[in-house]
Amino acid sequence: MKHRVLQYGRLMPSLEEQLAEAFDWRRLVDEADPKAFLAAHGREFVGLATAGFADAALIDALPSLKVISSFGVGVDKIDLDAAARRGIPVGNTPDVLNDCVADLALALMLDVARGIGASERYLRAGLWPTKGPYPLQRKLSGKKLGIVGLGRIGHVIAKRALAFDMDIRYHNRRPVLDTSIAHEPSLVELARWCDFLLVIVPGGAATRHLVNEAVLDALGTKGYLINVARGSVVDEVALVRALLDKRIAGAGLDVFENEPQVPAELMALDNVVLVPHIGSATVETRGAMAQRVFDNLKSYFDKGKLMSQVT
Ligand code: A2R
Repeated sequence: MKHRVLQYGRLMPSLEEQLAEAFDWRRLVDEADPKAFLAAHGREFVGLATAGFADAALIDALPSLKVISSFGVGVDKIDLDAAARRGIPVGNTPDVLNDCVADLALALMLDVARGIGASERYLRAGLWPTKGPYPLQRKLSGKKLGIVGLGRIGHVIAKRALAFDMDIRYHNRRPVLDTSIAHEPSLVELARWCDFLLVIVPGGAATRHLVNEAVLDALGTKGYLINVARGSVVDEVALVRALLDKRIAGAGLDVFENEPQVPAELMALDNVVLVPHIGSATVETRGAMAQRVFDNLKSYFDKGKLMSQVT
């Protein structure tokens, strides 16, 4: 008999096909009244495949649940405590997205420093022949990079930044043992030191507004903020204020506090690069993440062990 798996949210069609083939699979989005469906059938499900969300109410509505498999590395919208109380392991998709998130981090730094997007808008608006050469921008190579969160993705970003001859330091709660990159115990001091402050820590309550007004003021007019982590990590009101007041040099943002809403004040600023949470959004990487969601479930039901379990 096939294991009964519920899907929360939408997942890639190729993954849904795999789930439908291997399991007795249902999507909650197909139910006209999800609450009533859960009340009537919640007890039947032993697996949950999710696009990144599982709060305590959802977990409680599935009393026979044995395993959660989530799409993405960030588990900030999964109630890990509620899962742990029931002894339910949670799977995620780490490592397979490191390259793409790191590539985007470098792209945002290059874009905001060199004005690639902004100068392209200038060209497309027909301003080159009339207004002349685009104003001089900033050099990236050889600059100081402060990484907030030297974990799996942070290390891959550092590797790329070294190819740009960047001088790198990082801030974690605990120093990493196997690296020659200097640890900076104070986030404010890291911001004061660097030209680019790059945020790649997990989201959630523990890191909420880690980058606040004091950090932005320490970064100062020489510095750019790059966020490829979660919008919640940066105090967005303080960031908008700092950008409007020109207290920092600029920002490259893949994530926002209230996605898909982006502060309107940022739209007119050419020293800000804005992209719609595309860190892992390539065919290759999303395919690998989808495969990991499936493999986590399959491995749990076949061998009692997830391939990637959140610790
Ligand atoms: O603090 P540590 O020693 O646990 O180091 C982790 C660091 N980190 C923090 N650093 C400063 N203050 C904090 N409150 C704090 N909390 C965590 O972030 C570690 O070096 C790094 C996270 O690395 P990983 O767990 O390997 O995560 P990964 O795969 O690099 O992904 C990071 C995040 C995801 O959670 C998504 O939200 C986003 O990137 O795509």
